[in-house]
Amino acid sequence: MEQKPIPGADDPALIAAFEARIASGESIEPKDWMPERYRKQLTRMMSQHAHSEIVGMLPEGNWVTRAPSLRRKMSLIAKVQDEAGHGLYIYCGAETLGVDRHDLFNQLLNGTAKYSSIFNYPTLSWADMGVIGWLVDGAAIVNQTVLAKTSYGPYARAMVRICKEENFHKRQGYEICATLASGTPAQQAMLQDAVDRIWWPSLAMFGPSDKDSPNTGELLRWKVKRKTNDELRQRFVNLTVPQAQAIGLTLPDPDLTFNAETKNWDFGEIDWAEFFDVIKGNGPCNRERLEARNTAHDDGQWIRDAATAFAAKHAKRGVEAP
Ligand code: BYC
Repeated sequence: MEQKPIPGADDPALIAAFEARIASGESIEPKDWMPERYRKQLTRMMSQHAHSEIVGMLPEGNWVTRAPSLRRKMSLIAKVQDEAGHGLYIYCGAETLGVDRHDLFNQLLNGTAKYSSIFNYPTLSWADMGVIGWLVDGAAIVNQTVLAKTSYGPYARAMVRICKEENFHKRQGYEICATLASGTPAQQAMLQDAVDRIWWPSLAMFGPSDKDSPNTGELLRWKVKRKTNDELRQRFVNLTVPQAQAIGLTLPDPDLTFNAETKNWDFGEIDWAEFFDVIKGNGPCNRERLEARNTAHDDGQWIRDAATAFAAKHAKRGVEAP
């Protein structure tokens, strides 16, 4: 479904009134007037975010059958299931902007939509489950805690609940890391290897550096984003270095040094060529992730057909389907 143009969309008076509301910190709600560009930017961000939650289930789903204990298996299943829920809240939120989630989802399935670069890397060992929870969910929390104050009401409210669940994910990940860090030399080596592979892609999750981020300026002006990509990345590094030190891990960056003047941890250069290659579809697992999503979608056709038939049967009888 195409988003409908809003009457008066380019009216400068409407734009001025909208910007005044944003400036005074008001929340924009679905039935409020908004510039088309604001609607488009939010649709882009929210759909990419929802897709990331859904694709984000795949790397961890890969380890559910191989979790080392029943306790670990239960918490991993719960985490993966939470990600599905996050995807659903955000697709619902995106629909309040006048799009149809099926259209958004089809863009994911046919490879025309973006989702987070991080999920195009493989999960090679059990330690990856710990490091993903700690670093990837940790990065998501840094980004999403700020998004909980975004100017679009439905997105901000979805983020509040999602952040609570992401906190649980981060803790379960860090607990796995702390356990492996105090384990056998083989477990410690497996953990360090996972950190070495996942550290840099986690930093890249925050998006290109500010000078190469075409959307940040407009999004900050409309208070969709409240911090830039680089500001959030720096906050993540500052929070994470002491956590790595606490369990004896080395972060794979020889340039990582504490800057006494700025009170920040300075870090080395991200491999931006790799990042742009991954978001163009050429990462190690892009093809595999899309194939897995398409297969799951096709395999689920029968249940969608059954649910549609069930709803139609009840509609015919004048009963609302449960
Ligand atoms: N991966 O102008 P920019 C999670 C794209 S966490 C892929 O800076 P913007 C989870 C960007 O879309 C992850 N693409 O963009 C965690 C743009 O392309 P288009 C999901 C990326 O919007 C644990 C272009 O690069 N979180 O879900 O100002 C378990 C230029 O970038 C990436 C969100 O989506 C990337 N890493 O800033 C399970 C949070 N970075 O669209 C799940 C919401 C940039 O112009 N989104 N690009 O073709 C945001 O906060 C912002 O959209 C971003 C990018 C910080 C991601």
